[in-house]
Amino acid sequence: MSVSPEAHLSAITETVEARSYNEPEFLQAVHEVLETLTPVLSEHPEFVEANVLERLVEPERQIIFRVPWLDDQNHVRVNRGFRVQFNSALGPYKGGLRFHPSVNLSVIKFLGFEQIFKNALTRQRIGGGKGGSDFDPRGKSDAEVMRFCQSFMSELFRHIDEHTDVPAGDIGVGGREIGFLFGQYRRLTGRHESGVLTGKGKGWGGAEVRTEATGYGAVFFAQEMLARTGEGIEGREAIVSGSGNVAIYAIEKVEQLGGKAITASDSSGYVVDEQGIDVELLKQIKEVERGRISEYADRRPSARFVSGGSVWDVPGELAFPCATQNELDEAGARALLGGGVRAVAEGANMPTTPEAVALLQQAGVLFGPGKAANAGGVATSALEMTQNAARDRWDFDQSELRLHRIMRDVHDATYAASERYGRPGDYVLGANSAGFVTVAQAMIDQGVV
Ligand code: NDP
Ligand code: 2IT
Repeated sequence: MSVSPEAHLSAITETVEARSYNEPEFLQAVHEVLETLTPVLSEHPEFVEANVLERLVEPERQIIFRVPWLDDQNHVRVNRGFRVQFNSALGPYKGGLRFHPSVNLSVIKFLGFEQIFKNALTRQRIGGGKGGSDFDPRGKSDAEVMRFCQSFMSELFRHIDEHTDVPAGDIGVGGREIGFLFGQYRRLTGRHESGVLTGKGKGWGGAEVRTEATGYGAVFFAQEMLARTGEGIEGREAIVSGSGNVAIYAIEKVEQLGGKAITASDSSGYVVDEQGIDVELLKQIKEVERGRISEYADRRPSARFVSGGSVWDVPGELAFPCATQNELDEAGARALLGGGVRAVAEGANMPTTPEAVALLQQAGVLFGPGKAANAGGVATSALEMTQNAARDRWDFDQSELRLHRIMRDVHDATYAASERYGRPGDYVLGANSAGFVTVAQAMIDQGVV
């Protein structure tokens, strides 16, 4: 019995909507992929025949657990922990942990689903997974964060190891948290298994350039999109949202390549600095002092802080949304277009709403979706796994070169798929199709499991 790709896709859509009706972020991520797959399924009827998609949208395993911990006043606090092991056809589940009050199953599933395609695009043989907790690290002492991480790992440790599932950081999880998590894993298992987490400290198995990789990679991706049309980063102003790990290193790379990043933001508002963001000051405030973005303007005469408001109102030719999902909506896209935007590369996961993506693409803006543009972080995590397995350590330049080459390859594979499936330059179609074909083929090869 042969079913048309369109009929197959609507049947899958109905099934997912029925099963996950209360998971809006997950449904958004699934819709965004399914909407682009008709040409792939026309070329590969075997993917329809094997019902790959219905398997792909259902996580292989979902773990939800209680995380009790003691705060500094000795009160018992309880959070919810998650690990969604989405797809392991290409390798061990790989993906970050997010600690943020907005975390719920829908958010973790959307992130895990995206991760499958992103990881496939890196060609590093890693499956897709994601985890986290509704724990809010903001305002917590180091000791509280440590006790929380220890409790979180006291459950998670039984589900992960270097061949099974390898978590890393995401929002609210950086070097400090990975250290505490690793310490507890080591204590519980009695093994120093470097490959079980990535983003570790450089003295105990962490890879050079992992900290910088996502932000640098997003800028490399934008550079590749621009290079195709004979353009570049140099001399252009960039609007960056967020002021965390991804944003900071996107800003740093824009500036290294001769551009000028003039904004940064957090959930309280944004700063504009017409002189270009002083990235060392930003690191001091955000990475060392864990302060708020307004403090940047307090300490930098050329900058002003705008409380609330939308960073996309600031004109610039390049835009890097690097904060969180759905932060760039239709109004934001219109504002960017009004400000003369030429290229948008997503440092964050799903930061641009579908309506905003459509507006930008219709206007001819180069648009790099997160699955491709922010793949540098997880790709460098895979390089960390490689180094850990070989008990090896690469220097900074060699590691950055590898990252750069991977981002070039991700760009080229994405562009090639956009051509093959009929819309050259549509990187959304390209990233979804190229990622999907790789995973679908592996799933067919491995049978119905
Ligand atoms: P960080 O925790 O280091 O920084 C997050 C930044 O985004 C902060 O400035 C934060 O501001 C802001 N932010 C977070 N949530 C919200 C919100 N609901 N509303 C407004 N601002 C918000 O996280 P990362 O930089 O690591 O992650 C940023 C994005 O990049 C996420 O989408 C993540 O999934 C994605 N990503 C991260 C990778 C990595 O390697 N770290 C790899 C690939 C993608 P505030 O402090 O006020 O909350
Ligand atoms: O969204 C992402 O790709 C990440 N948070 C990084 C995951 C990883 O395993 O490095």
